[in-house]
Amino acid sequence: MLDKAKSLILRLCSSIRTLLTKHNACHLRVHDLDSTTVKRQTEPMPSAEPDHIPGFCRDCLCEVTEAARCPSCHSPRVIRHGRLHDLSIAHLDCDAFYAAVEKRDNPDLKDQPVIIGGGRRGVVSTACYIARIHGVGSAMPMFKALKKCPHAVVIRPNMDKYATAGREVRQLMRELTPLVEPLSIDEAFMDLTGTERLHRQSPARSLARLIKRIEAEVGVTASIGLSDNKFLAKLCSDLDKPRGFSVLASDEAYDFLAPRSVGFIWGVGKALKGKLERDGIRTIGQLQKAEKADLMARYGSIGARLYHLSRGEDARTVSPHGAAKSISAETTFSKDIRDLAHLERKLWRLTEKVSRRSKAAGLAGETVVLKLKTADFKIRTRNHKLDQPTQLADRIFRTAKPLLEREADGTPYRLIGVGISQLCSDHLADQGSLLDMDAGRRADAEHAMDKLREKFGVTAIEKGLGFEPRQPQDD
Ligand code: DCP
Ligand code: MG
Repeated sequence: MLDKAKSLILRLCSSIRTLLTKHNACHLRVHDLDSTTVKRQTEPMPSAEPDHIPGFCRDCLCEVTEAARCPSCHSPRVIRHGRLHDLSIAHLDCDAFYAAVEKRDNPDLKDQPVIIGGGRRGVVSTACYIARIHGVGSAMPMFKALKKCPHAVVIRPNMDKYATAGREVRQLMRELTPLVEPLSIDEAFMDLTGTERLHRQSPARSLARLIKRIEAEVGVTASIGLSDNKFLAKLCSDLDKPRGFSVLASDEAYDFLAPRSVGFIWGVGKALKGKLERDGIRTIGQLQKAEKADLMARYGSIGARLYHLSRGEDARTVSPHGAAKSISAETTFSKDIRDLAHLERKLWRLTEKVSRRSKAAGLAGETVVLKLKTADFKIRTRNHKLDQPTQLADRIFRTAKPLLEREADGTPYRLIGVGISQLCSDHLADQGSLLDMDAGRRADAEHAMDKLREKFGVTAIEKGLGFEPRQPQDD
């Protein structure tokens, strides 16, 4: 009797699963190309519309369970998925971020191809989606990008502006949940588990509202990936860019991942991809068929990770301070440097960079690290642990300076770097110190300068050592 009941329940579960998977496959994907009105559907809608798949309109947020278009505002930006309202791990990534900020600030650029980049390195930082149609992409040499898109408008990066916009986006995310894990200036994971009661709506709806707020209040667009783990959420946010909203539940991940290249797995870079391919593993499906023990024997702990990720399994939690381990910047000199004063000026520039990035990410570090590379390629690293974490350029510099003084013994150096590690949230940073009564005043001065820079640009106000003429390699 019990067995019969069990088998009935199992059959029921399996039918529900099949139904859900079918329903899941029909969420609509619409691409917007910057401000242009070009819209296309990348996945055909199934001919028969299944009923009662949870869904809503991303423009007016009204409920849509049956139609492909919103019955209220007629927007095609309808998101539907069988598990739409019970998934709560999200990844948000702004679209063509630097370019979007520039377009926001100069409406004349709205319909033009825009490339952000330049400097002696001469590479593209990012390109707007109009420039991408011409084949321009991040990290492409500028000369190549301009060959592909000669009429593009090229703009030098204004990091302060992007950092401010990134901070504003993160602030809006934190209004939804404290569990925000920034990955870079324009992307972060969010765990919205248990937020339904507080926000009186599902995580999916909260996320759709968040995107609307980011567009209205920050003036840039972003894409969302929603799933039940970080790996799937991250790959999802990229599926439907720009202004995307993709949903993938872990129970549909196996089939979804199988035909894709191993390079699709977050963390599988060029080197590992090459290694896997040399071993005859090209698709994620091939990884799925491999035994865990075999993968571990061949690739060690990475093998175990590949085994689980290929199945869409990822147990990592969203941890607000767990993403970056350190924030650092370094520069290689065109000519070796021995002179302390000269090295200090380089150090100051890098310190400012590290501080800017830390402030942009809302992070601070407890340890300051100085790195030097001698003319004969020997690396020296020196650390100093602080009594409280910092993100201030002033404090990082004051900590790294004595470390540098000890090393500036006439040795010619070809590289200098500085960073902070043991990162934590900036709420805990720079609280003032009894040992250094002046620290609070200097911190206030630095924050005041940050505000001015936000308003007038990075070069509008420079402190002390920052007056050295900019070297192209410092870009
Ligand atoms: N960036 C950079 N150099 C790279 C990649 C990125 O300077 N090689 C900068 C510029 C980007 C920003 O970081 O605007 C965010 O990086 P993303 O990878 O998220 O790229 P985008 O936001 O520009 O585009 P997408 O819409 O693909 O996310
Ligand atoms: Mg982005």
